[in-house]
Amino acid sequence: MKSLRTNRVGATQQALTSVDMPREIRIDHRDKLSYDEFARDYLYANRPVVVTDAMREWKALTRWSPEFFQQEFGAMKFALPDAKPKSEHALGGDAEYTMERFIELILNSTDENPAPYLRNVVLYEQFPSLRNDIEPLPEYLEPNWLPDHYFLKSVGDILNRGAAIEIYIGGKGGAFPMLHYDGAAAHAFLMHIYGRKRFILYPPEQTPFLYPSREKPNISMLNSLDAPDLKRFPLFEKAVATTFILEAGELLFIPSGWWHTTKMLTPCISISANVVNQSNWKALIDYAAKRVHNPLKSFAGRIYLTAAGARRSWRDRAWRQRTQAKSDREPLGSR
Ligand SMILES: O=C(O)CCC(=O)C(=O)O
Repeated sequence: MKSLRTNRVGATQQALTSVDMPREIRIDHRDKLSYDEFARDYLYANRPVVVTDAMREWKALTRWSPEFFQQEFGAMKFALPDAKPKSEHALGGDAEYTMERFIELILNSTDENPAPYLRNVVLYEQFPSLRNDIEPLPEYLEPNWLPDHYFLKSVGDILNRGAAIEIYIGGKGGAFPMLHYDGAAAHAFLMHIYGRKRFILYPPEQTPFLYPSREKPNISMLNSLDAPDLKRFPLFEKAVATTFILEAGELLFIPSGWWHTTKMLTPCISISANVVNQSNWKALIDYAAKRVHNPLKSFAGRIYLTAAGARRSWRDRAWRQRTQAKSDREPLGSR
């Protein structure tokens, strides 16, 4: 049995030189991070970062709590799968909850008996009244090409769906159910509002140790990170995780292709957003082209997406000029 080997915050940052020798990765914690620094040091470098003051004006930080959801939305009904399926093969059925009952479970959740995890729920569909509580959205989420109009409907349907802001509510001991990286090679922004959540990350270079599934290569087949079956997954022994705790009010940027999963240390509330733009468009094209098995269609898809990306990046130039003029007028410290 292998316990999770971790590299704590504060370890030295070094690029992986060989998949046989994973090195320690440091997660920077930054405040007053300008967009230009973010773009240069993290977005285009494909490196994670925690920004500690990106949501400082949000009402959600003082308003949202498990009790708030219980009071405001107590009668809301939804179905959720069990937090702990009885066995690897028994997936467990969905059970129906009211928000009132669900929050009781969240408040009494333990490591041994975790509450179910309400996750990946589209915030503006399920809780439209909460929209104002998460404004202004951090500038780092722009430009985002996911909500754009695409002439190919099949492309538009997939990318537009990925643009939704999602909410997560879970209890102590609850966990995201799998190690994965986000689909369409999207970047992920996790904005943590309440409680303490442990993140476990592996850089894309460690993919050979993480057993991507054949049908869904962004999802790992590993049964557990704490007690993995090393007979089935022997290479996992070589993987080196980076773990850290995300605190309320912090934003985590998880770049394209970075494997991640979570475990909650207390009741937790977060939201997430996916972003695709010039920085990861090539990764998106590769991701999409690999999933189309007909070589002619795959090639045509590459051409279409390359042209769509060139057109859109031209439009981003105007956006950059506007934001640069704004940050010249109002330097970060004064906002
Ligand atoms: O906050 C979490 O539990 C993880 C969310 C996540 O990784 C995802 O939705 O892709």
